[in-house]
Amino acid sequence: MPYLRLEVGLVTLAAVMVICAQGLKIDFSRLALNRPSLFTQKRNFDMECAGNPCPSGTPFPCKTGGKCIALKFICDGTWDCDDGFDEDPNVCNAASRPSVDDFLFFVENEKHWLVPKLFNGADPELIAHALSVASDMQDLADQTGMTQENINLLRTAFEAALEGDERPLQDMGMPTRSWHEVQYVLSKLLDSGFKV
Ligand SMILES: [Ca+2]
Repeated sequence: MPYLRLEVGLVTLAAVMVICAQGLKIDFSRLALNRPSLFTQKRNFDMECAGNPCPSGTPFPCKTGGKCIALKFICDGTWDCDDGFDEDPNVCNAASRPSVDDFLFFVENEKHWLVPKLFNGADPELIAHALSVASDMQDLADQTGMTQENINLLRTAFEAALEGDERPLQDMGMPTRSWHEVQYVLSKLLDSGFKV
């Protein structure tokens, strides 16, 4: 785990996202993000991340210094926190992807083939967290302990998702019924700028 231990809460149908960064609650509900989830079966409204010292108008707490900033300044390309936490790549990656709970629901559903084939048997929660914050394949591999073979297979999976060809994934053990969810998750990662 990097210095930043980031927990990303659930994205509800109302596009409410909560990030608990070191126990700090960040409410993204005012962001103009409308990110409907395909994984709404998971309705775990676990948003209890007590400790956000910031007022509602400027709810984003900088990591150090006690400064609070408005949500519109998060990931806008300019440091507004003195420590740059509002532009932290992990925060920005998480803000542009399905929530960590969505990733966890997905990984748990597919763990029988996905975890051994692509993630070297890592813990699903660790995988979900890494999927929400990792910037690229090497970052993901470092966080989850993927082997080179895992990396190669995941690259193949990304290519298959882009091409709309589910056969390489079926060869990895993916059930046919899982194809659309797998393609959705991989596409979301690519859309957010994840570098394969
Ligand atoms: Ca900023």
